[in-house]
Formats: sequence, structure tokens, C-alpha cells
Amino acid sequence: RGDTCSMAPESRFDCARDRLLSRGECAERGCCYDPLPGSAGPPWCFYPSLYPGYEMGPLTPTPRGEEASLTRAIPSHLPGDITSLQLEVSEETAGCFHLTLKDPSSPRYEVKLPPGVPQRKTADKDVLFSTEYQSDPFGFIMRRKSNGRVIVNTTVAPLLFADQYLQMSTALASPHVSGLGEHYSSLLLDLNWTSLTLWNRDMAPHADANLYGSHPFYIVQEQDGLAHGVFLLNSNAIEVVLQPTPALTWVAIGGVLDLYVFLGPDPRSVIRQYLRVIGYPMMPPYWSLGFHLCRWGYTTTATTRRVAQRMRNATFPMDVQWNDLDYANKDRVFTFDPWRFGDLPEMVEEFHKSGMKYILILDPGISSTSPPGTYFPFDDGLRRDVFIKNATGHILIGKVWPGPTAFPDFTNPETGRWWEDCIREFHSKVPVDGLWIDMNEPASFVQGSSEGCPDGDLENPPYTPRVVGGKLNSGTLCMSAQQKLSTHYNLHNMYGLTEACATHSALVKVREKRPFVLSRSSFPGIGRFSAVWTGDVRSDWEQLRYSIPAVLRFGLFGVPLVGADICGFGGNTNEELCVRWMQLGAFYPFMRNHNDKSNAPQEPYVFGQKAQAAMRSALNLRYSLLPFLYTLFHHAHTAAATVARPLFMEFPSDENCRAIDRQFLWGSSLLISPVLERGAVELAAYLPSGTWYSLHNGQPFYSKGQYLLLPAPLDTINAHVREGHIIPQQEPALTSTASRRNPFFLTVALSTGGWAWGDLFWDDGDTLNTFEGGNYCYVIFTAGQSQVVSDPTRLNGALDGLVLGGLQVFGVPSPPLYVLANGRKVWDFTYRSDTKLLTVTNIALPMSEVFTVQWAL
Ligand code: MIG
Repeated sequence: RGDTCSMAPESRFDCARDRLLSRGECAERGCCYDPLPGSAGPPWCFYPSLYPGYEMGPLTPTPRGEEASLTRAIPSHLPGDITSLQLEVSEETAGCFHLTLKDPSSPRYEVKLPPGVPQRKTADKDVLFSTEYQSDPFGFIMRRKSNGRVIVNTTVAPLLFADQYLQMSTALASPHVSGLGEHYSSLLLDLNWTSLTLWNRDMAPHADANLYGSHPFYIVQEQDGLAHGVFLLNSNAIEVVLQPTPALTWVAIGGVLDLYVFLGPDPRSVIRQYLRVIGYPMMPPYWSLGFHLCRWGYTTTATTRRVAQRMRNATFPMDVQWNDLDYANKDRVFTFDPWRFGDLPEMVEEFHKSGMKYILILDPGISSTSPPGTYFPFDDGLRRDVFIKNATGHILIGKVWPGPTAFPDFTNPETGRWWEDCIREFHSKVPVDGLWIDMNEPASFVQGSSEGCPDGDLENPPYTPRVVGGKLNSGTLCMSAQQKLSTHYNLHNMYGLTEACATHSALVKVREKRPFVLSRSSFPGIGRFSAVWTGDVRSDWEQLRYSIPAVLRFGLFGVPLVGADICGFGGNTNEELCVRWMQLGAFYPFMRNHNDKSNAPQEPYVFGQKAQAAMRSALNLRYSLLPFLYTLFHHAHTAAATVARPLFMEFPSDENCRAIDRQFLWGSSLLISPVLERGAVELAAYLPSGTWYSLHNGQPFYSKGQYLLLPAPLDTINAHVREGHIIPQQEPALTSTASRRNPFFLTVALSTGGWAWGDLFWDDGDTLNTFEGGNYCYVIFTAGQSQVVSDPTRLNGALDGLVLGGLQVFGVPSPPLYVLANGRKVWDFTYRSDTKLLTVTNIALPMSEVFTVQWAL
């Protein structure tokens, strides 16, 4: 076989992912063998450059694109080859290419995302890509039209399509790849012979493990600031192999190949194109952007009340008090403990009266061992046939906190109605404002079921990707379990998504307000229904640091409302770590401090005065920025923009930004540079080229695109406003209910030319579909020629009675002689010539009218 085996080691594609092969076994597969020292690195047994595969017939036009038949004459080494395939390709939009490979003779399981993703067709007809096909063996090459760059090239390795093993490789246009969650890793993935498994699993975040969610999507930063993305719509267990050529191999152990390629051409457009397929994120209620406080181990209502009271006494802003499993009677959901939580309804009412909200945990496992007639959720669920069955058609029983449990099958519409009834009934007693859906991978403490699982190709497929526990059913249900739509083998990764969807709809119906759901498990599309948190992170500095790429990745996956457990969940935190975590957490889109049962307390008030002061100022800073954050969520909801944004999204042609994941942006205008190391009181922060102003004092930094050493004492987090931007803020308060009524102020960061732009989306924060129904305010702010002007382009009354109380203008070159607000002289203004900061206070300009603030130089 001589030169067909002579490719460079980094370009070798593994011919033996399933097991280690001897030279002879490798040869039997028709592959090349070259044992290299070391266990990691290039494969020893790899495909030769020409390897028999599928042969493609002629392409013929269809109403939506083109199609062709593929046939395999020589069997592969896999059991269950599907020898003829149907290829269909279509140009969904100018920047989106869609390819499917299916079995035309017998239908296979295909993912159905929850319905209701609006069809957002673009008018643009200038297709950004061109495709060509290699017919024998089949492969395709896709290029970016504008520069000819190869975006996808599957001819680099064979296509395999067997019943339980589908594989497709592609060369990558650059080594700068991000995505493929959920994993514990930096923003740029390591291509040095690594593999990532996508299989939802209850597992504390650590390297090389498959975690709670699955997101088969990646984005590639190309050399010149352009970007593209690829999405494999497949919910089976997936393994993605990365190698330094650079190249990537998808292995899915079921379903079909349903591949989307998004051509951008810039990173933001890639994400928008992706979210057009999976759905744009929901608009969160305003209060959910406030601070949330939780722990496992608030064992009574008295304790829970005291926590909220101590927060208030110590003047820490906070919107939402939570309870973990402690509230439930014998850990059974939809009940509450009559002794320890007997006055739960009253407690919730009290929180509501003080302008706060209340959320509690809801696990999917339904206790199956209460005496008949005593536990409605199970009895009714049984009657309505909502539970997942085992292979023999009996209800599958696993084990979670209440002991033996059945698992609702959320792919069954009747389950959605039953779930809604359970939530309605519970809500009529305990008027929760949101639900926290945990353990929804789903997690079970017994492998498969309390009776084990039948042997077979679903439990033990010919190839099992590298998963924690070694078996697909480790820590979850049997793969052969039956759901309405298909087997659990096919649906496992979608359990959290289907539960989030059902919970979201139930809350909409029951509360008739904007719902809040927090889910641990996730799958593409979940951002339409839910927030996500990153699970059981440990209280240590490394986990603090990796929380940033974790949060940024969820942004790429269409889940902008995301955060890690602040101060860490597992193990005891410490004061310094917790201060730094509260500071970073103040810039997680979803901000919740949460702690495990057995750990030292970590509520802000338990620490020393200095630490408390630092946390209080971080909280006040966040609360002052809520109008801005809310506006960013509006853009996420309506235009698929990201909220917490990696620098490369905003500065795609700045090569220095490619790998940055210790800093991030809020929208386009606020750069956050947290301390992530113990003992550090300064940090090297990268500032992209341009002027950046310290949010705290307006001090300008003129950057050529460089790292600057910034002071970072324990009481501050560095945040810089980008020149040319206006950030709408409001005076903070102890709840967002109160801060929403406070005066607004604007932070105006003038560009070198003296201009700036910003906007504000405002509504009542809680009503459903305000944007869709036109029931909102939208105000544009512009600065230029020594004045700031507002332009309320849409008003619905929500801003009535609210005023602009002042503004700070960064970059005013010289002291103003006077300041005019709506033409009247203002007396309360100060100017600092060292920082070029103009501060105007004590004005009261109605926000619902056009206003002008001028300064005369
Ligand atoms: O097996 O409800 O990730 O946030 O506190 C642990 C108790 C179950 C796991 C969640 C965590 C929560 C905990 N839960």
C-alpha cells in the first residue's frame, strides 16, 4: 500500500476508534499501521488516502435544493452498514447550507426540536459559499466564495454510516475552534489529539468529562477575521475527535447526519444564523437579572426568612430567595414539609410584599412508593400514562432523592398537561415565581433502573464514546427505556430540553407572566425556554477562571442567561475567593450564589466588613447596570446578539483577541477584567485598540491593542467602557422592583471625535410578549458636538414618571463653562481635568420625552 499510507502523522484519521487493533486486525480493515511511541497522539491504525466508501449518483434538483443517491459496494468494518443513503442539500439562506444523509429505505430516528421556531428568511440572495462533490468515494468540499477558502472538506477521511456508528470528518479552515459543549475547558479547544463526548451527565465539572449538556455546534475563527459555524443536529451520544492538521471528526452512534454550515461571514452573523435554526433566546423577566441567593441546607422557613432578612439588614441588593430540596416533604416534588416548611405559602407572600421573588427546586423524578392515594403527582401520572417505560413496557423505576422514582416522559404531550396540572396545583398554594429544574440529564443513583437493564445493542452499542462511568446508562436510565417519540438511547440528550419546554409552557399558563426556568441539562434550543447554570463547580480559583469560557460558550449556544454558582458549590469557599467570585458573578448574565449542604456558609453577610463592602459595591454596580443588561437581553431575544460576549466576537480581526477568555464584554461596550488569581491586586488586561474609560472614575486608557497593567485591589473589579458608547443605568436599590423606579443616569464614553451612541429597551419587565405586541419603550441616545440627545422612538407608558437624574461624560477635553439641561442652566456639575470627566447630577428630565444635555466648552 506504500504511498497511500504516507501522509504526515497529524493528517492521519483513526481507523480504530472502537478498540486497539493489532497490525493484522488493522490490515483486515484495509488500513495503514504505524505504531508510534506514546499512547496519545496520532493513531497507529489509520485510513489510507484512498479507502472504499460510498459512491455518489448524479445530483438532481429538488424543490428545495438537490439530491443524490449514495451506495456502498464494499462493506465497511462496522456491523450494520447502511449501504444506500439519500443525500439532500439545500441553501437555506445565503449564509446557511444544509446537508442531510438518511436511509431512504427505512426511516431512522431524527431529532425534532420543539416547534415554534419562526422562519426568518433573509432577502439576501448572494450565496456566500460554493460546493463541489467528489463522487467516489463520496465527499464534499465547501468554499467561501469571497476568497475561495475551504470551509468544509469531508474527502479527508471516509464517511461511515452504520446503524449505530455514523462518522464524518472534515479539514478545518483554522485551528481556532470554540463550542462543542458542555465541557470544562478554555474557549479555544485543544486540537492536539483530543476528543470531546457529548452525552448529558450529572457530573461536577472537570477536564475530559462529558457534563450536563450537549451542544454539537462549533465556530471557527478564520485567518482574516471571518468566521463560520457548523451544527450537527443529532441527539445521540456524539464524540468529536480533534487533531492538529487541523481537522475534526464527528462520530454519532445513531440518528442521521443532519448538518448545517453557517458562513457568517463575521462571528456575530454565524451565531445569528445558528439561532435561526434552533431559536432565539427568550426575554427574561427583569427581576431575574437581579441577585439570587440559594443554598442546599436552608432547612426551615425560619432559616430562609432569616437569610433574606440578614441580606436586607446588611444592605445587599437581592431579588430572589431560593430553596433547595430542603422544602420538600420526604424529598418529593410538589409537596412541602409540614413541620419545617409549614408556613411556606406565607413566607412567599412576605417576600412578594417586600418586592422580592421566590424560586424553588423541582426534580423530574416522581416518587413511586408513597401509599396509593397519598401522592397525587404519581397517582395521576400513572393514570395518565406519563412515565418512561422499560423495555418490557413497565414503568421504569430509578432512584433519586425521594428513593424509588418514575421519570416523566416530556416527549409525550399528555405529560406536558399533567406537569402543568401539578405546577398549577402547587402554585395555588405556593406562588413561586420560577422553577429550578435540576437532575434532568436525567440523573439516577442506580445504573439504568432498579432492575438493571436488558442486555442488547442499545445498552452496549458496538461503539461507546468515552463517557464518564464507561457505559451510556451510567448515572441515568436504561438506553432501551421507551419514550413516546423513541428510545431513551435516542432521546437522552434532549431530556432537559423537553422538561424545560414543558416547565416554561406550564409557568406561562399558570402565572400568565414571563416565566423563569433554570435548567442544569441542556440541548440546542433550550435558550428559548430557560436559563442554565454550570452545575456543581468547586470552590477554587481554577473553577472561578474556567467559569468564564463556560458562560461565554453558552452564549454561543443561544443561552445568554447563564452563570456559575458564585463562590463555588463544592467544598468550602474562602473570603478572598468569594469576594472575587461575587465581583465576576456580578457580570454573569445570571447571578446566583449557591452552596452545597455540608459547606461553610457563603452568603455575603458572613464575611468581614472589608469583604462585605467589596461584595456590596459589586452588587450595587450590577444593579446600576440592570437597564443596560436588560437592553442587551432584548437584542439577544430579537436579534440573536450575545450578552456576555467573547472579545473575538466584537474584534474579529484583532488576532490578540482570539484566545482571550479571562476577560469578556457585555454587549459591545463594556469590558470586564476580573481578578482570577489568589492574592492578586493587579492584572494584565488586554484592551483592544481605541480609548477605554474606567467605569469607576472615567480614567481613559489609549490602547494600541495591548495588555495594560491595571490596579485591582480587593474592593474593585475592572470594567471599561468603550469609546463611542452610551450605557443606560439607574440608581441601585435593594431590589430591582425598587431600582426600576429610581432615576436613570447615562454613562457617555466619547470617542476621539466626541460622539457616542446607546439605547434602552424598557417595558414592565414581566408581561409576556411585550416586544412582539409592541408594548414597550425604546429610546436611542446620541452624543456629539458637546451634547447628549435622547430619541424615544417608541413609547408605551412604561417610562412615564421616570426621569434622567444625571450623567457622566467620559472624555470631555476641557472644563465646560456651563451645562444646559433641556435649555436650562444646571448648577450641579463637576469636571475633573485629570480624568476629563464631566459629572452632571440633580437634573430630572422625563425619560419619556426628548431631552438634551449640552455643555459649552
Ligand atoms: O445530587 O438539590 O447541581 O445545585 O444543590 C445533588 C441538591 C442534587 C445538584 C445540583 C445542586 C443542588 C443539589 N443537586
